[in-house]
Amino acid sequence: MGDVERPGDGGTGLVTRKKPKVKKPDMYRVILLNDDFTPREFVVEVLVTVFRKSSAEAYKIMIRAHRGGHSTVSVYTYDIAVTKVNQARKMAKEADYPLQFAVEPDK
Ligand code: TYC
Repeated sequence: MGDVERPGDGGTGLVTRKKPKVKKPDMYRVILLNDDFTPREFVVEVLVTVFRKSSAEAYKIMIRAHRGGHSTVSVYTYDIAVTKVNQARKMAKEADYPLQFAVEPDK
């Protein structure tokens, strides 16, 4: 798809496109980190509000972090990951909770 050989470029690659034109974007994983102070309900609220999780999914993500120390929220393009984490950090700061997130390259 998008890499069809066409005659006429003499092998220079100037006319014939041999690679797909569009590359999938690099993806970034948002990770929720556990702490001893942020209330569970607040964590769920952030996941629902900022990360658009259902209440049930938000609870699962929260409890995974609570029990295991960390939990993947979702994988996004870089700009979306950073924007959402900034929104979540702002919510936590305004509520005076130490809730933390990490962003790391996916794979
Ligand atoms: N461990 C917190 C408590 O017991 C709840 C919590 C869960 C905090 C997940 C952060 O990422 C987190 N109140």
